[in-house]
Amino acid sequence: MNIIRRTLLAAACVATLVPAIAQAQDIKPRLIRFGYGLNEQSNQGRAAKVFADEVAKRSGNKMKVRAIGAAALGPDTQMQQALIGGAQEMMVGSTATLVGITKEMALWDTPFLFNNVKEADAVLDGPIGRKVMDKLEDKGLVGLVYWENGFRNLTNSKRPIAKMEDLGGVKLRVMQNNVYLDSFKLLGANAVPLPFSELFSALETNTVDGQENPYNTILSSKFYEVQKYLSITNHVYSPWIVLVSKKWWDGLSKDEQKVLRDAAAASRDFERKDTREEAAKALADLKAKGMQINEVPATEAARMRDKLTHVNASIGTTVGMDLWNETQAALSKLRGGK
Ligand code: TK8
Repeated sequence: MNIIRRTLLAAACVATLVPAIAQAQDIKPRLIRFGYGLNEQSNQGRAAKVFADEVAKRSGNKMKVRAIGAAALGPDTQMQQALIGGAQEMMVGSTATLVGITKEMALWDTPFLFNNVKEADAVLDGPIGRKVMDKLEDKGLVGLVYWENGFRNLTNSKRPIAKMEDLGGVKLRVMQNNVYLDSFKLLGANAVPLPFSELFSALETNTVDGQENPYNTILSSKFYEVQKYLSITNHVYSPWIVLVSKKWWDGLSKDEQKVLRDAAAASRDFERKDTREEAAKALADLKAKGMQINEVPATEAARMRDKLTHVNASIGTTVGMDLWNETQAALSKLRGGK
């Protein structure tokens, strides 16, 4: 090939390539790594997928969510740090593991705070839920919405828990959170904090005897394979929270932020409905898987509740009495009081 032809050919290649590259860069979607702790086949996994679909749809495929489950990006606390540092864009996880970062999150750990999901939705989606969420911003996180993890119940491999004393000597895994740790110690269990990602194998190897989580998680994480007894306590309503790295968020356009906010709201509505439908059938499913299920009698539940009022006092101090009193007032209003 002579030199002129070669030069012409090269020029022609560049001419066709340059616009193609520019175009490819234009349409290259913004990638969002969205981490979560449960399996893909769980209420958390299903809602993460809905969030991803909503973001794609609402951004015209300019933003792309890669949902990464099973704690492949690390347990909740590790992902929170990755978000703060800007190494990961988004996650969903328990509010309980956020308390080390934002102490006000401990409000949601209050035993028996909500009597039903209606109260939970009203408070979490109202001004109090927003106020607690907004506290995250100083710490490098943006909270978008609360999803439902659900009312927590006890499982263990030793015996049915029918009264407080039955918890005596039970080595119980709790989340990495002092309210949970103190609550279960007060009730007589040998409480041990562990990340969720280590829980199944800890149960399987009898490193711990039991744990507490909503029915949905007991099912999706197959805890029925390694736990015989399920005791219905509904001792606390546990929220999940969808978080964004503030470092990354601040670099988004207003339109991109709106896409994420709207998609998060849509995912929340889907997630709560899906979780509640699954929870309604879960007891029968868990029974069919061989779990022995008992309801803690009301008088015994009341004894546990009384014992835990000590914990409530310390939560008030932790989150601030103004927030505590505002929450109690909102609840009594919802319950038809004054
Ligand atoms: C999942 C956890 C889980 C929580 C727990 O990452 O740790 O027990 O209930 O849902 O956030």
